[in-house]
Amino acid sequence: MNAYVERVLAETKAKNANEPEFLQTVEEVFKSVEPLLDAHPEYEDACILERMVEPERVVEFRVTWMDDQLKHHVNRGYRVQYNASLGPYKGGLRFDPSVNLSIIKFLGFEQTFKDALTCLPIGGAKGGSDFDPKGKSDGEIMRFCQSFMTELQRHIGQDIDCPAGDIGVGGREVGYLYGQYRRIKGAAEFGALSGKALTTGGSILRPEATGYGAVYYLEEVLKHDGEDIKGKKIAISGYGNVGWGIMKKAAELGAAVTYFAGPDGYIYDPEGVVTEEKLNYILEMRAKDPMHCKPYADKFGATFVPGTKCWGVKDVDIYMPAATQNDVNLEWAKKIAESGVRYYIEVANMPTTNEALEFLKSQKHIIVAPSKAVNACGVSVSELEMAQNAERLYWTAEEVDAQMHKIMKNIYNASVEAAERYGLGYDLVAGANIAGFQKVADAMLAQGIF
Ligand code: 2IT
Repeated sequence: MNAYVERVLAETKAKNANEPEFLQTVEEVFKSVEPLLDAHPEYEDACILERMVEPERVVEFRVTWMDDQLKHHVNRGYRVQYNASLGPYKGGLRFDPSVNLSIIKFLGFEQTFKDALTCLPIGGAKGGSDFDPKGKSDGEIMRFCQSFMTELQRHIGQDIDCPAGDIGVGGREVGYLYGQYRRIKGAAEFGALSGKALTTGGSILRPEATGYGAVYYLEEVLKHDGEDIKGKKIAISGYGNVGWGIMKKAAELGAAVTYFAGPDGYIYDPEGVVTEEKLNYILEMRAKDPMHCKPYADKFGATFVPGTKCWGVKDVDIYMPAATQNDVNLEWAKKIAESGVRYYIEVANMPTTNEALEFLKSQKHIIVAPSKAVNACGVSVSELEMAQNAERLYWTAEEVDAQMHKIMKNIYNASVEAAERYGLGYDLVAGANIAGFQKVADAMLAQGIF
Protein backbone atom coordinates (compact mmCIF):
# COMPACT_ATOMS: atom_id res chain seq x y z
CA MET A 1 0.00 0.00 0.00
CA ASN A 2 1.11 3.58 -0.65
CA ALA A 3 2.81 4.79 2.59
CA TYR A 4 0.90 8.07 2.63
CA VAL A 5 -2.48 6.31 2.34
CA GLU A 6 -1.43 3.79 4.98
CA ARG A 7 -0.45 6.51 7.45
CA VAL A 8 -3.57 8.65 6.97
CA LEU A 9 -5.86 5.61 7.12
CA ALA A 10 -4.26 4.53 10.41
CA GLU A 11 -4.65 8.04 11.86
CA THR A 12 -8.25 8.28 10.63
CA LYS A 13 -9.12 4.90 12.16
CA ALA A 14 -7.62 5.91 15.48
CA LYS A 15 -9.48 9.22 15.52
CA ASN A 16 -12.85 7.92 14.31
CA ALA A 17 -12.94 4.42 15.75
CA ASN A 18 -16.69 4.60 16.37
CA GLU A 19 -17.58 5.62 12.80
CA PRO A 20 -17.53 2.37 10.78
CA GLU A 21 -19.44 3.60 7.71
CA PHE A 22 -17.22 6.68 7.44
CA LEU A 23 -14.05 4.59 7.76
CA GLN A 24 -15.38 2.18 5.14
CA THR A 25 -15.82 4.81 2.45
CA VAL A 26 -12.54 6.57 3.27
CA GLU A 27 -10.64 3.29 2.93
CA GLU A 28 -12.39 2.37 -0.31
CA VAL A 29 -11.70 5.73 -1.96
CA PHE A 30 -8.13 6.24 -0.67
CA LYS A 31 -6.96 2.77 -1.70
CA SER A 32 -8.25 3.24 -5.21
CA VAL A 33 -6.58 6.63 -5.72
CA GLU A 34 -3.10 5.34 -4.86
CA PRO A 35 -1.84 5.56 -8.48
CA LEU A 36 -2.92 9.22 -8.56
CA LEU A 37 -1.11 9.95 -5.28
CA ASP A 38 2.03 8.20 -6.57
CA ALA A 39 1.97 10.49 -9.63
CA HIS A 40 1.22 13.67 -7.65
CA PRO A 41 3.51 14.09 -4.63
CA GLU A 42 2.23 17.67 -4.26
CA TYR A 43 -0.98 16.24 -2.75
CA GLU A 44 0.93 14.82 0.20
CA ASP A 45 2.90 18.06 0.62
CA ALA A 46 -0.40 19.94 0.91
CA CYS A 47 -1.92 17.35 3.34
CA ILE A 48 -4.75 16.62 0.90
CA LEU A 49 -5.70 13.29 2.48
CA GLU A 50 -5.53 14.69 6.00
CA ARG A 51 -7.82 17.53 4.90
CA MET A 52 -10.20 15.22 3.08
CA VAL A 53 -10.94 13.15 6.17
CA GLU A 54 -12.02 16.27 8.05
CA PRO A 55 -15.35 17.78 6.94
CA GLU A 56 -15.15 21.55 6.64
CA ARG A 57 -17.97 21.82 9.18
CA VAL A 58 -20.22 19.51 11.22
CA VAL A 59 -23.48 20.88 12.60
CA GLU A 60 -25.47 18.83 15.10
CA PHE A 61 -28.64 20.14 16.63
CA ARG A 62 -31.71 19.33 18.70
CA VAL A 63 -35.09 18.96 17.00
CA THR A 64 -38.11 19.06 19.31
CA TRP A 65 -41.56 18.45 17.87
CA MET A 66 -45.07 17.59 19.00
CA ASP A 67 -47.07 14.53 17.92
CA ASP A 68 -50.83 14.46 17.29
CA GLN A 69 -51.46 13.61 20.96
CA LEU A 70 -49.54 16.80 21.90
CA LYS A 71 -46.71 14.73 23.33
CA HIS A 72 -43.18 16.15 22.87
CA HIS A 73 -40.34 14.28 21.18
CA VAL A 74 -36.67 15.06 20.72
CA ASN A 75 -34.56 13.98 17.76
CA ARG A 76 -31.08 14.76 16.62
CA GLY A 77 -30.46 16.80 13.45
CA TYR A 78 -27.25 16.94 11.40
CA ARG A 79 -25.70 18.82 8.53
CA VAL A 80 -22.17 17.87 7.54
CA GLN A 81 -20.80 20.52 5.16
CA TYR A 82 -18.09 18.36 3.77
CA ASN A 83 -16.25 20.25 1.07
CA ALA A 84 -17.19 23.42 -0.83
CA SER A 85 -14.10 23.83 -2.99
CA LEU A 86 -16.14 23.22 -6.16
CA GLY A 87 -19.25 25.22 -5.27
CA PRO A 88 -21.96 25.61 -2.61
CA TYR A 89 -22.43 22.57 -0.40
CA LYS A 90 -24.94 20.23 -2.02
CA GLY A 91 -26.46 16.96 -0.89
CA GLY A 92 -29.56 15.37 0.54
CA LEU A 93 -31.22 15.02 3.92
CA ARG A 94 -31.98 11.54 5.25
CA PHE A 95 -34.70 10.94 7.85
CA ASP A 96 -34.27 7.42 9.17
CA PRO A 97 -33.81 5.90 12.65
CA SER A 98 -30.40 4.52 11.55
CA VAL A 99 -29.00 8.03 11.00
CA ASN A 100 -25.96 8.95 13.10
CA LEU A 101 -22.83 11.03 12.61
CA SER A 102 -20.90 8.17 10.97
CA ILE A 103 -23.60 7.67 8.34
CA ILE A 104 -23.93 11.38 7.57
CA LYS A 105 -20.13 11.77 7.34
CA PHE A 106 -19.87 8.77 5.00
CA LEU A 107 -22.63 10.19 2.82
CA GLY A 108 -21.01 13.65 2.82
CA PHE A 109 -17.65 12.19 1.83
CA GLU A 110 -19.20 10.17 -1.02
CA GLN A 111 -21.27 13.17 -2.09
CA THR A 112 -18.16 15.34 -2.41
CA PHE A 113 -16.63 13.09 -5.09
CA LYS A 114 -19.98 12.37 -6.73
CA ASP A 115 -20.69 16.08 -7.07
CA ALA A 116 -17.20 16.59 -8.49
CA LEU A 117 -17.87 13.90 -11.12
CA THR A 118 -20.93 15.77 -12.39
CA CYS A 119 -18.59 18.62 -13.47
CA LEU A 120 -21.23 21.05 -12.15
CA PRO A 121 -20.33 23.80 -9.64
CA ILE A 122 -21.35 22.04 -6.42
CA GLY A 123 -19.54 20.98 -3.27
CA GLY A 124 -20.46 18.01 -1.06
CA ALA A 125 -22.69 17.84 2.02
CA LYS A 126 -25.23 15.60 3.70
CA GLY A 127 -27.62 15.89 6.58
CA GLY A 128 -30.65 14.43 8.21
CA SER A 129 -32.10 13.12 11.41
CA ASP A 130 -32.75 9.92 13.33
CA PHE A 131 -36.45 10.82 13.09
CA ASP A 132 -38.51 7.88 11.78
CA PRO A 133 -41.14 9.12 9.30
CA LYS A 134 -42.80 5.70 9.05
CA GLY A 135 -46.33 5.68 10.42
CA LYS A 136 -46.31 9.43 11.17
CA SER A 137 -49.29 11.57 10.22
CA ASP A 138 -49.01 14.39 7.74
CA GLY A 139 -49.26 16.92 10.58
CA GLU A 140 -46.45 15.22 12.50
CA ILE A 141 -44.21 15.22 9.43
CA MET A 142 -44.94 18.91 8.88
CA ARG A 143 -44.21 19.90 12.46
CA PHE A 144 -41.01 17.89 12.47
CA CYS A 145 -39.84 19.49 9.20
CA GLN A 146 -40.66 22.96 10.52
CA SER A 147 -38.73 22.40 13.72
CA PHE A 148 -35.79 20.87 11.81
CA MET A 149 -35.65 23.88 9.47
CA THR A 150 -35.97 26.42 12.29
CA GLU A 151 -32.42 25.43 13.23
CA LEU A 152 -31.04 24.38 9.81
CA GLN A 153 -31.97 27.70 8.14
CA ARG A 154 -29.10 29.53 9.80
CA HIS A 155 -26.60 27.25 8.06
CA ILE A 156 -27.94 27.09 4.48
CA GLY A 157 -28.75 29.39 1.55
CA GLN A 158 -28.62 29.45 -2.25
CA ASP A 159 -24.91 30.40 -2.28
CA ILE A 160 -23.98 28.52 0.89
CA ASP A 161 -25.61 25.10 1.06
CA CYS A 162 -28.56 23.63 -0.81
CA PRO A 163 -30.04 20.49 0.80
CA ALA A 164 -32.41 18.09 -1.01
CA GLY A 165 -34.05 14.74 -0.32
CA ASP A 166 -32.66 11.29 0.40
CA ILE A 167 -34.20 8.28 2.17
CA GLY A 168 -37.31 9.43 4.08
CA VAL A 169 -37.28 12.90 2.53
CA GLY A 170 -39.31 13.39 -0.67
CA GLY A 171 -41.33 16.14 -2.31
CA ARG A 172 -43.71 16.54 0.63
CA GLU A 173 -40.91 16.97 3.18
CA VAL A 174 -38.95 19.36 0.94
CA GLY A 175 -42.16 21.41 0.56
CA TYR A 176 -42.58 21.74 4.33
CA LEU A 177 -38.86 22.49 4.78
CA TYR A 178 -38.91 25.16 2.08
CA GLY A 179 -42.10 26.76 3.48
CA GLN A 180 -40.49 27.17 6.87
CA TYR A 181 -37.26 28.50 5.33
CA ARG A 182 -39.20 31.09 3.31
CA ARG A 183 -41.22 32.24 6.31
CA ILE A 184 -38.14 32.69 8.50
CA LYS A 185 -36.04 34.42 5.83
CA GLY A 186 -38.91 36.49 4.45
CA ALA A 187 -37.69 35.85 0.92
CA ALA A 188 -38.52 33.51 -1.95
CA GLU A 189 -35.06 31.99 -2.17
CA PHE A 190 -35.79 28.92 -4.26
CA GLY A 191 -32.12 27.98 -4.62
CA ALA A 192 -31.80 27.13 -0.92
CA LEU A 193 -33.45 23.71 -1.37
CA SER A 194 -33.89 21.36 -4.31
CA GLY A 195 -36.39 18.62 -5.04
CA LYS A 196 -39.17 21.16 -4.69
CA ALA A 197 -42.61 20.85 -6.29
CA LEU A 198 -43.04 22.05 -9.87
CA THR A 199 -45.19 24.95 -8.66
CA THR A 200 -42.52 26.06 -6.20
CA GLY A 201 -39.35 26.33 -8.25
CA GLY A 202 -38.87 22.59 -8.72
CA SER A 203 -37.36 21.03 -11.83
CA ILE A 204 -39.21 18.71 -14.12
CA LEU A 205 -37.73 15.17 -13.99
CA ARG A 206 -36.10 15.62 -10.55
CA PRO A 207 -38.09 12.70 -9.01
CA GLU A 208 -37.13 10.46 -11.95
CA ALA A 209 -33.55 11.72 -12.30
CA THR A 210 -31.59 9.25 -10.14
CA GLY A 211 -33.23 6.14 -11.60
CA TYR A 212 -33.19 7.43 -15.19
CA GLY A 213 -29.55 8.47 -14.89
CA ALA A 214 -28.62 5.04 -13.54
CA VAL A 215 -30.17 3.48 -16.65
CA TYR A 216 -28.37 5.98 -18.93
CA TYR A 217 -25.08 4.98 -17.28
CA LEU A 218 -25.99 1.30 -17.68
CA GLU A 219 -26.58 1.91 -21.40
CA GLU A 220 -23.00 3.17 -21.72
CA VAL A 221 -21.66 0.06 -20.00
CA LEU A 222 -23.72 -2.18 -22.27
CA LYS A 223 -22.54 -0.27 -25.35
CA HIS A 224 -18.94 -0.88 -24.31
CA ASP A 225 -19.77 -4.60 -24.28
CA GLY A 226 -21.48 -4.46 -27.69
CA GLU A 227 -24.84 -5.06 -26.00
CA ASP A 228 -28.23 -3.37 -26.15
CA ILE A 229 -30.55 -2.68 -23.22
CA LYS A 230 -33.59 -3.90 -25.17
CA GLY A 231 -34.81 -7.23 -23.81
CA LYS A 232 -32.55 -7.14 -20.74
CA LYS A 233 -33.91 -8.30 -17.40
CA ILE A 234 -32.95 -6.53 -14.19
CA ALA A 235 -33.04 -7.42 -10.48
CA ILE A 236 -33.04 -4.49 -8.08
CA SER A 237 -33.34 -3.92 -4.36
CA GLY A 238 -35.39 -0.99 -3.14
CA TYR A 239 -38.50 0.37 -4.79
CA GLY A 240 -38.40 3.93 -3.50
CA ASN A 241 -37.93 6.91 -5.73
CA VAL A 242 -34.75 5.53 -7.27
CA GLY A 243 -35.98 1.98 -7.85
CA TRP A 244 -39.18 3.32 -9.37
CA GLY A 245 -37.17 5.52 -11.78
CA ILE A 246 -35.15 2.49 -12.88
CA MET A 247 -38.33 0.46 -13.45
CA LYS A 248 -39.90 3.26 -15.49
CA LYS A 249 -36.91 4.00 -17.72
CA ALA A 250 -36.10 0.31 -18.21
CA ALA A 251 -39.70 -0.30 -19.35
CA GLU A 252 -39.53 2.65 -21.74
CA LEU A 253 -36.36 1.24 -23.35
CA GLY A 254 -37.73 -2.28 -23.78
CA ALA A 255 -36.00 -3.80 -20.74
CA ALA A 256 -37.76 -4.97 -17.55
CA VAL A 257 -37.23 -5.09 -13.81
CA THR A 258 -38.38 -8.66 -13.06
CA TYR A 259 -37.19 -8.85 -9.45
CA PHE A 260 -37.33 -6.22 -6.73
CA ALA A 261 -36.65 -6.56 -3.02
CA GLY A 262 -38.09 -4.69 -0.05
CA PRO A 263 -37.67 -4.93 3.73
CA ASP A 264 -40.08 -7.92 3.93
CA GLY A 265 -38.69 -10.07 1.09
CA TYR A 266 -38.62 -9.96 -2.70
CA ILE A 267 -41.02 -9.98 -5.63
CA TYR A 268 -40.57 -12.01 -8.81
CA ASP A 269 -42.72 -10.78 -11.68
CA PRO A 270 -41.67 -12.62 -14.88
CA GLU A 271 -43.43 -10.04 -17.04
CA GLY A 272 -41.63 -7.20 -15.28
CA VAL A 273 -42.83 -3.98 -13.70
CA VAL A 274 -43.51 -2.44 -17.08
CA THR A 275 -47.12 -1.29 -17.33
CA GLU A 276 -48.35 2.09 -16.19
CA GLU A 277 -50.70 0.37 -13.75
CA LYS A 278 -47.83 -1.51 -12.10
CA LEU A 279 -45.54 1.52 -12.03
CA ASN A 280 -48.26 3.63 -10.42
CA TYR A 281 -49.01 0.90 -7.93
CA ILE A 282 -45.36 0.91 -6.80
CA LEU A 283 -45.77 4.58 -5.81
CA GLU A 284 -49.09 3.93 -4.10
CA MET A 285 -47.80 0.90 -2.19
CA ARG A 286 -44.72 2.74 -1.01
CA ALA A 287 -46.69 5.78 0.15
CA LYS A 288 -49.09 3.56 2.12
CA ASP A 289 -46.49 1.32 3.79
CA PRO A 290 -42.79 1.46 2.88
CA MET A 291 -41.99 -1.71 4.84
CA HIS A 292 -43.92 -4.25 2.73
CA CYS A 293 -43.74 -5.12 -0.96
CA LYS A 294 -45.89 -8.26 -0.65
CA PRO A 295 -49.09 -6.37 -1.64
CA TYR A 296 -47.64 -6.14 -5.19
CA ALA A 297 -47.65 -9.94 -5.45
CA ASP A 298 -51.21 -10.13 -4.10
CA LYS A 299 -52.44 -7.55 -6.59
CA PHE A 300 -50.69 -8.74 -9.76
CA GLY A 301 -50.35 -12.48 -9.11
CA ALA A 302 -46.54 -12.29 -8.88
CA THR A 303 -44.38 -14.45 -6.61
CA PHE A 304 -43.40 -13.16 -3.16
CA VAL A 305 -40.45 -14.74 -1.37
CA PRO A 306 -40.42 -13.57 2.26
CA GLY A 307 -37.46 -12.64 4.44
CA THR A 308 -34.63 -12.69 1.91
CA LYS A 309 -32.99 -10.74 -0.92
CA CYS A 310 -33.01 -11.51 -4.65
CA TRP A 311 -29.20 -11.49 -5.07
CA GLY A 312 -28.12 -14.72 -6.73
CA VAL A 313 -31.14 -15.22 -9.01
CA LYS A 314 -29.96 -16.48 -12.40
CA ASP A 315 -32.63 -15.42 -14.88
CA VAL A 316 -31.59 -11.77 -15.12
CA ASP A 317 -28.80 -9.90 -16.93
CA ILE A 318 -28.19 -7.08 -14.49
CA TYR A 319 -28.19 -6.49 -10.73
CA MET A 320 -28.82 -2.97 -9.45
CA PRO A 321 -28.77 -2.59 -5.62
CA ALA A 322 -30.85 0.56 -5.09
CA ALA A 323 -31.89 0.32 -1.42
CA THR A 324 -29.33 1.48 1.14
CA GLN A 325 -25.72 1.03 2.32
CA ASN A 326 -24.12 -2.39 2.82
CA ASP A 327 -26.98 -4.29 1.18
CA VAL A 328 -24.51 -6.72 -0.42
CA ASN A 329 -21.97 -8.38 1.86
CA LEU A 330 -19.39 -11.01 0.93
CA GLU A 331 -21.89 -13.85 1.29
CA TRP A 332 -24.31 -12.23 -1.15
CA ALA A 333 -21.45 -11.25 -3.44
CA LYS A 334 -20.47 -14.93 -3.73
CA LYS A 335 -24.05 -15.81 -4.69
CA ILE A 336 -23.98 -13.01 -7.26
CA ALA A 337 -20.72 -14.34 -8.73
CA GLU A 338 -22.11 -17.90 -8.88
CA SER A 339 -25.23 -16.74 -10.70
CA GLY A 340 -23.16 -15.87 -13.79
CA VAL A 341 -24.79 -12.42 -14.13
CA ARG A 342 -22.39 -10.03 -15.86
CA TYR A 343 -23.41 -6.55 -14.72
CA TYR A 344 -23.32 -5.36 -11.12
CA ILE A 345 -24.38 -1.72 -11.19
CA GLU A 346 -24.40 -0.05 -7.76
CA VAL A 347 -27.09 2.57 -7.36
CA ALA A 348 -27.68 3.23 -3.64
CA ASN A 349 -24.89 5.07 -1.83
CA MET A 350 -22.25 2.44 -0.85
CA PRO A 351 -24.54 -0.61 -1.28
CA THR A 352 -21.58 -3.02 -1.16
CA THR A 353 -19.25 -3.77 1.76
CA ASN A 354 -15.57 -3.24 0.93
CA GLU A 355 -14.72 -6.95 0.99
CA ALA A 356 -17.73 -7.76 -1.22
CA LEU A 357 -16.73 -5.00 -3.64
CA GLU A 358 -13.15 -6.27 -3.85
CA PHE A 359 -14.42 -9.80 -4.41
CA LEU A 360 -16.84 -8.77 -7.16
CA LYS A 361 -14.16 -6.67 -8.88
CA SER A 362 -11.83 -9.66 -8.86
CA GLN A 363 -14.36 -11.78 -10.78
CA LYS A 364 -13.36 -11.55 -14.42
CA HIS A 365 -16.87 -12.24 -15.72
CA ILE A 366 -18.45 -9.34 -13.80
CA ILE A 367 -18.44 -5.65 -14.66
CA VAL A 368 -18.84 -3.50 -11.54
CA ALA A 369 -20.01 0.12 -11.71
CA PRO A 370 -19.81 2.38 -8.62
CA SER A 371 -22.73 4.23 -7.07
CA LYS A 372 -21.04 7.61 -6.87
CA ALA A 373 -21.03 7.65 -10.68
CA VAL A 374 -24.21 5.68 -11.37
CA ASN A 375 -26.52 7.65 -9.03
CA ALA A 376 -25.07 11.10 -9.79
CA CYS A 377 -27.96 12.17 -12.00
CA GLY A 378 -30.15 12.91 -8.97
CA VAL A 379 -27.86 15.57 -7.61
CA SER A 380 -27.17 16.76 -11.16
CA VAL A 381 -30.83 17.59 -11.75
CA SER A 382 -30.85 19.21 -8.32
CA GLU A 383 -28.10 21.48 -9.61
CA LEU A 384 -30.08 22.10 -12.81
CA GLU A 385 -32.93 23.11 -10.50
CA MET A 386 -30.60 25.62 -8.81
CA ALA A 387 -29.62 26.92 -12.26
CA GLN A 388 -33.28 27.37 -13.24
CA ASN A 389 -34.00 29.11 -9.93
CA ALA A 390 -31.04 31.46 -10.46
CA GLU A 391 -32.30 32.54 -13.87
CA ARG A 392 -35.93 32.52 -12.67
CA LEU A 393 -37.03 30.23 -15.47
CA TYR A 394 -38.35 26.72 -15.88
CA TRP A 395 -36.80 24.43 -18.47
CA THR A 396 -38.71 21.87 -20.54
CA ALA A 397 -38.45 18.11 -20.00
CA GLU A 398 -36.51 17.86 -23.27
CA GLU A 399 -33.93 20.41 -22.08
CA VAL A 400 -33.46 18.70 -18.72
CA ASP A 401 -33.31 15.22 -20.23
CA ALA A 402 -30.70 16.31 -22.78
CA GLN A 403 -28.53 17.62 -19.93
CA MET A 404 -29.05 14.39 -17.98
CA HIS A 405 -27.80 12.32 -20.92
CA LYS A 406 -24.80 14.60 -21.42
CA ILE A 407 -23.82 14.56 -17.75
CA MET A 408 -24.07 10.76 -17.40
CA LYS A 409 -22.07 10.17 -20.59
CA ASN A 410 -19.40 12.58 -19.35
CA ILE A 411 -19.17 10.82 -16.00
CA TYR A 412 -18.84 7.43 -17.67
CA ASN A 413 -16.21 8.66 -20.14
CA ALA A 414 -14.21 10.52 -17.48
CA SER A 415 -14.14 7.36 -15.34
CA VAL A 416 -13.01 5.14 -18.22
CA GLU A 417 -10.30 7.63 -19.21
CA ALA A 418 -9.01 8.09 -15.64
CA ALA A 419 -8.65 4.32 -15.16
CA GLU A 420 -6.86 3.98 -18.51
CA ARG A 421 -4.53 6.89 -17.73
CA TYR A 422 -3.28 5.04 -14.65
CA GLY A 423 -2.98 1.67 -16.36
CA LEU A 424 -5.94 0.14 -14.55
CA GLY A 425 -7.81 -1.11 -17.61
CA TYR A 426 -11.61 -1.02 -17.62
CA ASP A 427 -12.00 -0.29 -13.90
CA LEU A 428 -15.08 1.91 -13.50
CA VAL A 429 -14.78 1.97 -9.70
CA ALA A 430 -11.19 3.22 -9.50
CA GLY A 431 -11.76 5.46 -12.53
CA ALA A 432 -14.67 7.29 -10.88
CA ASN A 433 -12.78 7.65 -7.60
CA ILE A 434 -9.69 9.03 -9.35
CA ALA A 435 -11.60 11.45 -11.60
CA GLY A 436 -13.71 12.80 -8.71
CA PHE A 437 -10.85 12.94 -6.24
CA GLN A 438 -8.50 14.75 -8.61
CA LYS A 439 -11.04 17.47 -9.32
CA VAL A 440 -11.59 18.17 -5.62
CA ALA A 441 -7.88 17.94 -4.76
CA ASP A 442 -6.86 20.35 -7.53
CA ALA A 443 -9.51 22.88 -6.50
CA MET A 444 -8.29 22.65 -2.90
CA LEU A 445 -4.70 23.22 -4.00
CA ALA A 446 -5.68 26.16 -6.20
CA GLN A 447 -7.48 27.83 -3.28
CA GLY A 448 -4.46 27.66 -1.01
CA ILE A 449 -4.06 26.17 2.42
CA PHE A 450 -6.91 26.87 4.82
O1 2IT B 1 -27.35 10.87 -2.65
C1 2IT B 1 -27.70 11.83 -3.37
O2 2IT B 1 -27.02 12.20 -4.33
C2 2IT B 1 -28.93 12.52 -3.03
N1 2IT B 1 -29.59 12.13 -2.06
C3 2IT B 1 -29.40 13.71 -3.81
C4 2IT B 1 -28.70 14.95 -3.39
C5 2IT B 1 -29.22 16.21 -4.01
O3 2IT B 1 -28.73 17.28 -3.61
O4 2IT B 1 -30.10 16.17 -4.88
